[in-house]
Amino acid sequence: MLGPMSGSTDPHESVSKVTTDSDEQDGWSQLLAVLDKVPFMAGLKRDVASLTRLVYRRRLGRIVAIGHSGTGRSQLLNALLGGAVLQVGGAGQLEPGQWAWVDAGGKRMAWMELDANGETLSAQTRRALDREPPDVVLVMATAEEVERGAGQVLEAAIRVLGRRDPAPRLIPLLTQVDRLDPAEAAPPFPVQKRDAIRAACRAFQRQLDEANLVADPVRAVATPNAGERALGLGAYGLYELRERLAEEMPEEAQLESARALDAPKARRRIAQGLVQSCSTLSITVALAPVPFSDLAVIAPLQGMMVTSVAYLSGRAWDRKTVGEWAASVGLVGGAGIGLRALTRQIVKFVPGAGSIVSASVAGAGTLGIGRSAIGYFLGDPALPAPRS
Ligand SMILES: Nc1nc2c(ncn2[C@@H]2O[C@H](COP(=O)(O)OP(=O)(O)OP(=O)(O)O)[C@@H](O)[C@H]2O)c(=O)[nH]1
Ligand SMILES: [Mg+2]
Repeated sequence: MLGPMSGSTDPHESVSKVTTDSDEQDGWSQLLAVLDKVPFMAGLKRDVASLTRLVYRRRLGRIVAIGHSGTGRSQLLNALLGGAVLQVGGAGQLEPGQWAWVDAGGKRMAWMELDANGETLSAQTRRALDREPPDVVLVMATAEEVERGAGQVLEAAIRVLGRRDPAPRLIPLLTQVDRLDPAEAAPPFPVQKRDAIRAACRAFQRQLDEANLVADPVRAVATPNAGERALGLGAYGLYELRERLAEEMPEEAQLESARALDAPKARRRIAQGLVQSCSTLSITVALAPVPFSDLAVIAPLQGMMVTSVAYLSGRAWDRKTVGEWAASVGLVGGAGIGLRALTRQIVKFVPGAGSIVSASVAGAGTLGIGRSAIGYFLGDPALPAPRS
């Protein structure tokens, strides 16, 4: 599904905005209001601010893909998101130089294809980039294009960078490497093909260096279409690229990007950070000598934590998902009961917990719940992750 483009609808509408439901926002505002009254909270302001950016102010990752027409930008995004959302082999519904909201079955990204045609950026494109600056800029060329000289692609990259501060990360990609000789070889490629890929990457790297562009090392990718895949030509370089893209996203775009890109390492890293922050907050709240300071705060915090981990894995943002996990760990009631009741039950599972939740129990409880949710939703890290 291709969403509203900033050029075609309300010019002030932001394409990468994620509208969270009002329940979720209200819950977080209430939690913040309570947390604000907890002594010792001052030291945790950074944790709270970081959680707010990560979860409640989340937005889509914004990627600009620069290249000549036909270099394989749309097909790359389709492959990254694992769905045939964008038309390939022609501009299709996508308007070059404008943000598009792309949704592949809930995996969402803000995407702009910019044609390297030697022209300066249009006023409309400059406005779109100023309003929503890219997190990552992909600088893309095929080996043939590199051989002819990728000057126009690099010029366009320099124009997009402008004096942008902070500068978005440039990731140069050598595209369609499956077409290099011998073209019929599927990954893992034979030596001859690997040498050809390396030589083309080096040539591209030299051109980037000569243009004084600070960028990642050049990566080779291949995203053959369905027909070619049927002939045994597999995708190449995508697994690493997904992780790299997810890694480069700012805090607000991390949750949506790791979810959209299906990047297992990034998902796990984000989930672990989230669980750590929630555990620290739980301990602080439980230590606070105020009457509301236990389950009223800790339960919604734990609920948010489990929901976020589920969301990272690609599940919908709803209470049913929490219930699914609760049932999996043997908590009676599962989806049918509220989070507070659930937490009371969880507390009962923790040895030594009496009528009062002690600080260590609250912290350990939150950490345990978080780890269990990571295991359930993100899988066992000991198992090999699928590669493509
Ligand atoms: N063999 C092979 N073909 C590819 C690859 N990437 C793209 N193609 C084909 O190249 C053509 C152009 O791909 P697109 O993804 O539409 O290119 P684009 O950069 O979006 O260019 P526009 O069409 O101008 O938007 C299509 O026919 C794709 O099927 C690749 O990695 N390997
Ligand atoms: Mg395209």
